[in-house]
Amino acid sequence: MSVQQCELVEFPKIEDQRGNLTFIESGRHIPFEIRRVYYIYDVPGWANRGAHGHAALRQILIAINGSFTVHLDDARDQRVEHLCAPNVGLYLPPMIWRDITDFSEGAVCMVLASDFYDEKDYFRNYAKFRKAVESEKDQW
Ligand code: T46
Repeated sequence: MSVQQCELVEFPKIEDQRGNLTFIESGRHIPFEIRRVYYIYDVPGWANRGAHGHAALRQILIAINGSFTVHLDDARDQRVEHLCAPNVGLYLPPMIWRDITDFSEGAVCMVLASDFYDEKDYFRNYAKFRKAVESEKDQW
């Protein structure tokens, strides 16, 4: 996997005098069926989240309110995306290390995930993550 495969996805936005409405349809607007939704909120200004990669999980991150910055790393290249719109998501395929920083006051990060929570799917150690990426490359 490469950081180039982390795509920004724009969801429909229906606007009228009463405000805006955005909808996301599983399997249509995102490339997987949603099995879990969670959200991160009340993050103090000094705090970072993430600092891990996933072996198989696919996710979409959305700044449903406020903004934050996502640092992506595939063990070779890095990329940074700033999320600040509730109708734009960032698709993260497996084997991408992510650090999430710079949460604005009141920011809410909503995450749509392809599977249930499973701690065994996490790489929480960067050296082990890098080693796993290297061994995957060896199998190509
Ligand atoms: C990710 C980023 C964007 C659960 O029990 N169920 C869940 O669905 C999740 C996501 C977490 N947890 C537990 C596991 C930990 O004891 O909640 C605690 C905090 O989780 P974590 O430190 O992994 O939280 P973040 O914000 O650093 O990372 C989360 C996701 O875990 C991760 O997949 O990509 O948000």
